[in-house]
Amino acid sequence: MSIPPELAKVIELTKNHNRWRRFECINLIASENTMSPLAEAAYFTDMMHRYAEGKPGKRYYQGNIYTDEVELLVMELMSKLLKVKYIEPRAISGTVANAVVFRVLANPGDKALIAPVQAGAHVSHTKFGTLGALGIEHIELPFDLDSWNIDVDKAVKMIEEVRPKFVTLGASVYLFPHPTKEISNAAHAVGARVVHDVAHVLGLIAGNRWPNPIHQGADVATSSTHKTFPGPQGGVIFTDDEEMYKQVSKYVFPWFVSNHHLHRLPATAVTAIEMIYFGEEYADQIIRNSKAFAEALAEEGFKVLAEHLGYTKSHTIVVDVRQHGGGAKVAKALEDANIIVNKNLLPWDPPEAVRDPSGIRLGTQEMTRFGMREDDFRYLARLIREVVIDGKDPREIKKKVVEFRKNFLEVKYTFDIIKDFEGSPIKIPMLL
Ligand code: DSN
Repeated sequence: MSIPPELAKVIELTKNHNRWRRFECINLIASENTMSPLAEAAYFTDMMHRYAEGKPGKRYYQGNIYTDEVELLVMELMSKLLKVKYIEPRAISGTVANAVVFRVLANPGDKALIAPVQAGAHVSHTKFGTLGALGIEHIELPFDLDSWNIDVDKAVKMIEEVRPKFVTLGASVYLFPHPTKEISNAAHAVGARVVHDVAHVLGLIAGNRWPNPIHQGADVATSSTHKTFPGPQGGVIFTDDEEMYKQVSKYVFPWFVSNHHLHRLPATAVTAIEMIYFGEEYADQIIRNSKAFAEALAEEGFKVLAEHLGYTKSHTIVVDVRQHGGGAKVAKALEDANIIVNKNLLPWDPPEAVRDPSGIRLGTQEMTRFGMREDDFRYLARLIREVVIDGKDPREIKKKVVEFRKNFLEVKYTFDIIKDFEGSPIKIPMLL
């Protein structure tokens, strides 16, 4: 039988995507990353076909002798890496992790304070996303553009006045650490809890280059496992509070997750081990690269935000591109040159500007993982200028980008033992 055309089409589209994003693009989406071949091998196994509702040793299905052990190992490794007592690894995404914790902390009709949307709060923190679905009201904390952070004095007053059920910290445009200690003290004084969403900076926390909010007074932290922490797409919840952990574990299943996508577990374990061994070196390089990239973009003529604060302390850089036609136009021109970024709201944009906001957001974590260093980011800043400021044909710049990417095809900060790894029954698709 000949191959049905639909099948050929699916294969072609998938291969095209793989070739383009894995081998020919410079990926700068701040919320993405690439697993190591070792983690990919551990991901692509029979576990992806199985169910394991419940907790290790107390499953509703047979067949989990090994998955139980792997899940316990993930909890142990992540607990060691993050220096916290309790890990709940069954949330299948950061948004699901948030949904579980928000529901533990509040009932429909209750109030929550969140970081401002235009200053980068994730959609799940808002009435437009998960909070809205749970019927919890959101009120935005005051933001101070001078410190590019939550205004602590005004926030403390707001917490005392509103007396919310909880305060959510953390953001998807996360340049500088939020004031967890001060907000936690104020929240606890009125009986509110603090949840800190560290999805963007989990890898920096694991590499000891960003404060761990649990050590600063937050009651519980939520995260995805695939941004600066370069694991499989998934979620995690962590805390030092035993009661909180028990509640969270009770709500994950059966309220928010049935199957927790078991193939994530060994890949998460592999990534945690990589971070235990190489996390500090990797996180250091991310931060050095972000500084160099931000400075180089500014030198090339871009309006990089938070200049007076040294631009960023994380993997993320934000650029105001209004004078170059706005975020949508610039992001598209860069995509045409194989440089992948996203358009982003800036603090002064109205919410309805979401489709054509003033800014673009750039993340250094994924290309750092592929070995890019400061000078490479300086060269990249020049290519971005050629597209956005000089108005050169993106298709011409694309040729340079494809050539440039050839130097950065191998994932670093991992173990070089893929050839001996026997856990995967078939070849790794990315390497086919
Ligand atoms: N929407 C993602 C981001 O880009 O930050 C987070 O889930």
